[in-house]
Amino acid sequence: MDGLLIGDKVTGGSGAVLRSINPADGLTNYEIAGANAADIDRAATLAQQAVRDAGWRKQKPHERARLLSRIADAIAANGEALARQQMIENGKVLAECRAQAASAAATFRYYAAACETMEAETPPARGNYFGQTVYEPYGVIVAITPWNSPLTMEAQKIAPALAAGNAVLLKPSEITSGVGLIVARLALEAGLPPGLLQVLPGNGRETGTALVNHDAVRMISFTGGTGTGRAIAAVAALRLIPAALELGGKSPNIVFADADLDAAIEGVIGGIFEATGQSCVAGSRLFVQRAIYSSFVERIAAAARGLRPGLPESSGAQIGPLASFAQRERVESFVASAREEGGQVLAGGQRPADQALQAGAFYLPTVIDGLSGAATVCREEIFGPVLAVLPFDGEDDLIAQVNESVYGLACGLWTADYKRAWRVARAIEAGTVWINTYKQLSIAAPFGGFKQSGIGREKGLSGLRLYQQAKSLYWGLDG
Ligand code: TXE
Repeated sequence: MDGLLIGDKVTGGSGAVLRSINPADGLTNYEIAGANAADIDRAATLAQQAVRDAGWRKQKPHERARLLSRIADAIAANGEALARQQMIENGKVLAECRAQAASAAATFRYYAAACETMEAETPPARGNYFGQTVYEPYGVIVAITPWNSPLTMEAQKIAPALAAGNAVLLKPSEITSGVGLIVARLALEAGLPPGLLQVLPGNGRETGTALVNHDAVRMISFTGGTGTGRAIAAVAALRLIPAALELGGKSPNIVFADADLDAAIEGVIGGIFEATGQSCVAGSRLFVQRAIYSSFVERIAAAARGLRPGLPESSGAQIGPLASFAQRERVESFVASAREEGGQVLAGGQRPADQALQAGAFYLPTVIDGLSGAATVCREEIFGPVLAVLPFDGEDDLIAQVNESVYGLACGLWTADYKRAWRVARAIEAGTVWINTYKQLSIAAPFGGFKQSGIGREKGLSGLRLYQQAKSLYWGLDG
C-alpha cells in the first residue's frame, strides 16, 4: 500500500517497511514503505514552496478560517471511517474512537474561530512612535505523533499550525500511519493548497531523525515518550529551532477521606483504565488518605475486577487490547517488577482467560498495593492498565510524595473541602489539576507538562501562538 502524501499525491516511500497489525486479533492491516531522506527532501521543498507561493500566510485570517472549517466538515462527514481506521491500528474501543473523530473536527473548528478572531497587540509607546506586535508563522514545521490517539493529537498540531500560516510535515507513529493520511487527503479535497499538509510515515530512527534535522524545518511539535523528547530537544538545541514537547506522565489521583467516594471511584477507575491505560494523563498513582485506605482500595480493586475486556468493536467492551503486542510485553515486565519488589496484585496482573480475546494484545486492569513510592511501577510511566495505590496522612506528606515524581503532567483531587482543594491544587507540580473530576479535556484550555512531562503548551489560544513568532513594529512619528 502507498502510505505517503507528498504534494497532492499519495505515493510509496523508499524507506523501511512498516507493518500495521490489528492488536485485537493479531492480523496484518497493511504494509507500507516509510519515508527516507530523499522523500523528506522532496516534501520539505514542496512545503517551502507552498508557504511562499500558495499565499497561505498572506491570506486573510477569515479566508484561512473558512478552509479550516471545510476541513472540519470533511472530518465530521468521514468520522466513522476515521474512527474505524484508528480502531484497527491501535485497538481503542470504537465508542472512544468515534468521540475522538468528533473531537478532531471540533479542533479544526476551534482554530478556525481562533484564527479569525485573534487580535494583534499595541504595546504602550514609550517615545514618539506607534508600536505594534504582529505574529508571523515559522514556515515549515514538523509534527511527530505517538500511537495512542492519532485522531486527536494530530488535529491538535495540524489545525493550529495551519491556522498560524505554516506548512506541516506530519510524521505519524510507525504503528498508526493511516489516520493522518486520510485527514490530509480530506484537507486537499476541501481545498487546502498542496504542500501545506504532507504525511511522511516511517520509524523514528530513519524518518523522524531526518525530519527534525532537515534544514527547511523551523519548528518541531512532538508528542511521545520522554526519552525521545530528550533526543529531539538535543537536535533542536543544536539547530537553534524551537521544540514543543508533550511527554510522559505518572499522574497522581488523590482521594481525601471527606470526598464523595462513589464519584471518586468512578473518576479513579476511568482515569487509569480508559484507553487501557495508554493515555499520557492516565492517573496511574492513586493516593488515598489513611483513614479510608483499606476500604477504598478494596472498592477500587473490586471495580477493576468488574471491568469487561472485549473486542474494540463490541458495544459492551470497556477495556480494549493494548496498542501492540510489544506494549503488552512492556506492561507485563512492569507487573513482574512490582511482584519482585514486594507488591501485592489486588486485581488483574494477567491476561484475560476469555477464548475470544486470545489472539489479541489484551491485559486485565491491574491494581497493585504494598509498594513504596520508590518502586519501579510508582516512578516510571507504564502506559498500560496498571494502578499503584499508596497511602498518605496529611497534606504536607501528600504533596511531598506526589511531587517526588520527575513527571508533572496531570493530577486529580477528590475532596469536599474547597479551601484544601485550592491549597493542594496550587502546590502540586502539574500542568493540569482536576478537582472532583478527571480527564476533562477541552481544546480551549492550555495543555502541557511541568518538569519532565514537557515544554510548551498546546491547545487554547496559546496553542495557536505556539506556531507563530512575535515581531515588533515601530512606526516613527517624528517630523
Ligand atoms: O514512543 P516514542 P513509543 C511512552 C510510553 C510508551 C513509550 C514508548 O511510555 O510505552 O513512550 O512508545 C517518533 N527522532 N509514550 O516507542 O518512541 C516515533 O516514530 C524523531 C508516552 O511509541 O516516543 C513516533 O512517531 N522522532 C506518550 C513518536 O516519535 C522519533 C505517547 C513517538 O514515539 C525519534 C507515546 C527520533 N529520534 C509514548 N524516535 C504520552 N505520554 O503521550 C522516535 N520518534
